[in-house]
Amino acid sequence: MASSPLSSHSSRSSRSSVDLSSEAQTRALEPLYTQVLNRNPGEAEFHQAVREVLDSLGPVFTQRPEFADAKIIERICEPERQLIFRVPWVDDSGEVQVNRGFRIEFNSALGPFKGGLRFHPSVNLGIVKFLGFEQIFKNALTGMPLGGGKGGSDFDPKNRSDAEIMRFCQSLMTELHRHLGEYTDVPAGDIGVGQREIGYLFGQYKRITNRYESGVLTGKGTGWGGAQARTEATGYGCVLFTRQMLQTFGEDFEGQRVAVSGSGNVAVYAIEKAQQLGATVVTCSDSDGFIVDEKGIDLDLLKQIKNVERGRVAEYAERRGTSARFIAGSGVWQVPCDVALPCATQNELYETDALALVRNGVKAVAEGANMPTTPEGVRVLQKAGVAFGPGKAANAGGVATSALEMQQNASRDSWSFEYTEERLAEIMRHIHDACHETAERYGQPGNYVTGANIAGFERVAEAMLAQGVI
Ligand code: NDP
Ligand code: 2IT
Repeated sequence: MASSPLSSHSSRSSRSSVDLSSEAQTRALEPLYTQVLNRNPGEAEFHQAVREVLDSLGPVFTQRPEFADAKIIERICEPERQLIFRVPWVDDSGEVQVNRGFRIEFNSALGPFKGGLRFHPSVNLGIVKFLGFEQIFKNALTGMPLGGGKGGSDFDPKNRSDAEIMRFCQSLMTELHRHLGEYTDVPAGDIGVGQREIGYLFGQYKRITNRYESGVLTGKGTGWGGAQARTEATGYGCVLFTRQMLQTFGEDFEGQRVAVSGSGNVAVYAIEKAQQLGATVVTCSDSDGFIVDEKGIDLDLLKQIKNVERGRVAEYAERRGTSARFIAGSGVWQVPCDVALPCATQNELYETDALALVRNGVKAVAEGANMPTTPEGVRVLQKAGVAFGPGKAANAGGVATSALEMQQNASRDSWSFEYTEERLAEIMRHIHDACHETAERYGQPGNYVTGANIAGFERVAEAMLAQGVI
């Protein structure tokens, strides 16, 4: 019987792992990391996400050797099931297009696989696996009965007509439906997938299965099974989490200058909640560039351009007048701010950006996006004493509200916006406190990365231990 890399000599003896210090435990995870690299070649983002979690877990194994002996983390790093499939469709000019679809059913210890679908030309196996891996721990942190999964396609929705989007969604669901179900796997939105796409996907699922199975997808329209506040939940939740972090050192959002990146679903509602709490949000961006609006972003104008017209942030600067300017390219983190909320995509906040933020006196950074800060960027921020909220904690409000949507679907009920938002606020408080207390318990006060990784891992590990070797 091969010994777990986490137990020092024999996997039969739990004492052996207990004898190892946290540092030695972290070193003992190296063979596992090497195995992940060898087994998943070329999947850089997946490697990055695994590395970050492994770097946090050493201290857990010194206290809980039974997790090491049952090879819990080795099993977590290997998805339960990986689906890759062809998505053929016909565009408006009659030409056949071929895309690739993915669904990574990563871990179902805590509930049905749950996580969004991303439509973006950059989507590949490594990206979907990093997102699915993150989702396991994020979903565990919510305290809800949710496993972890993720999916999507390299389909580029930009400049596609409504009819093309519909045909693409129908083709994707024609294949994906056989793997889904309210007790099996429940997708939602992510980059490039919002309520419109969820509608087309749901319609096709219903048609093929002949079942009005509301709980099979979340992020539905509120008139047909969607939860109030799900659209707002990720951005709102990110700001509520940040507020909890600020309160640990006696501050709040009132009067703070906030920089946000992205201008999609998460960014827009992060801006809205920060403004409601009295902050001035001076930036947002898209892949063309960013805007700076010294008077504070006019959210009605931004929503009109982004949500209604599906336009670009450059148009915002043109229409806003003299207070706003558009700057092409990256560089949003050079804008001085007290609070920074990266809400666009992975690896968009580099070491040099973190250095600029620190130089300009940033107090808190919270990730609305998944893994937007590079590992070097995180190190700079933490070393400078900036409160740093990792995505798996700070953006968990979206999936948590998806769980509330599933709860309403199961009971054929629908709750008010106010009640749902209250529940969201309570969940974000709970996630913040769990991360904070766990970091303290493991001797790293204020380190939300360690706190989130360990708190999420512990919940999944307990369930896996109880459920046997599967
Ligand atoms: P949207 O598609 O609504 O918006 C994405 C935004 O990010 C757009 O402004 C887009 O600009 C920008 N963006 C995307 N890719 C890139 C890129 N490669 N370079 C620069 N900018 C880019 O997606 P969401 O707002 O839903 O998602 C944003 C982030 O939040 C993602 O990391 C997602 O995984 C994460 N997230 C989303 C949740 C949700 O509920 N929707 C929940 C938790 C996390 P452009 O239009 O130019 O592409
Ligand atoms: O990254 C995420 O948490 C999401 N895209 C939302 C997932 C969900 O199932 O609501």
